[in-house]
Amino acid sequence: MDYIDLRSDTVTWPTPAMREAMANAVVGDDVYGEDPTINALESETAAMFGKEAALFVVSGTMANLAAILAQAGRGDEVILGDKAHTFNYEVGSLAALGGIQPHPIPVQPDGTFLLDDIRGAIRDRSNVHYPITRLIALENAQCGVGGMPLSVAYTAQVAALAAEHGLKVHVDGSRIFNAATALGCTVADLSAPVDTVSFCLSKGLAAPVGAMVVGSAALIEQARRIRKALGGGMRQAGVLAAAGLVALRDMPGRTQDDHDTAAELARGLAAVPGMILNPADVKINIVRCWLDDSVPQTAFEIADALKQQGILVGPRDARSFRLVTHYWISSADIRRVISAFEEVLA
Ligand code: TLP
Repeated sequence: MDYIDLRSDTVTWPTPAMREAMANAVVGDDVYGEDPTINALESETAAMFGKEAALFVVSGTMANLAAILAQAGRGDEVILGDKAHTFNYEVGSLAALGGIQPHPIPVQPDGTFLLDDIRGAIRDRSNVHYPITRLIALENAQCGVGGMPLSVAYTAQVAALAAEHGLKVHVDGSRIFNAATALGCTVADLSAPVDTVSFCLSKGLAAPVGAMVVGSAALIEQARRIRKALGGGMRQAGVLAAAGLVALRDMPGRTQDDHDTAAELARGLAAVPGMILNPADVKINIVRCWLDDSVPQTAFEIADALKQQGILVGPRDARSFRLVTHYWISSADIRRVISAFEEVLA
């Protein structure tokens, strides 16, 4: 890549193997269900996640929207995190396109919800004033607090609480492979307790485009109709799914490399005067760090200075950054980034 780009893992370029698979992809019209490469991607995904069916969609945002709209309707309420991507970064689409009322509850520093907060948010169906609670949406890993993985046991606890109240559970698993790696379990383990999971092919798995939704055959059929309504019915998109298949088959096995470079970055930055972070908080490929009061520059000014050195970083606000490692970031890049921070903050 042209820059050392730590703004996100969404910036990844396709790998050489992906470009070759894309060039040679066998295609058909997917709206007719006739694209063999998409069909293969959907069936391999469903098998890997231990669910009946899967759907290839354009983006993580569309995956969450199609999954949630398949399970909740106008006037219904969805319980989600106050730091959830679905709540903060999806253009209000649940409300705007689905007529769904989001009911945010606090995300704890470890990425979980308190079970009592979930209980408190579930509406009493006998009260005619209330919206009907339909679904609880988790995010795994929970990226709004720096990429916290939610364990299988915790996911099962939330699912059990949901079942007691007749609610569905969706997981925004945009970075679920990172979560599974950090926890030492499989994505199927994390998916077993819940109804639907979405995940991105285009983040840590490095595909250029795409995300998947997994769930029961009935829910995925409904999500497919919603995808069409959203304008996401693609035609010869096997050229994209071909990269997705390489992502699914080859990339989960190297996720630990990104966690290792993130940990190396965190250790290095923690030693730079002016930076505040605890390397032990870094669980996946995301590093969050803050500037202490001794630093006169803003995070935006520091980002500009680093850009002059060919390094792109994402300021979150005037005093903090989010840095994300991925396939195109090596250990040598990390060493360059740490020295550049040292130089800019000196
Ligand atoms: N996140 C992006 C930005 O939108 C913030 C990023 O750079 O991290 N769920 C989660 C947890 C996400 O982090 C993202 C993307 C999505 C869903 C949406 O995926 P896309 O960008 O494919 O629509």
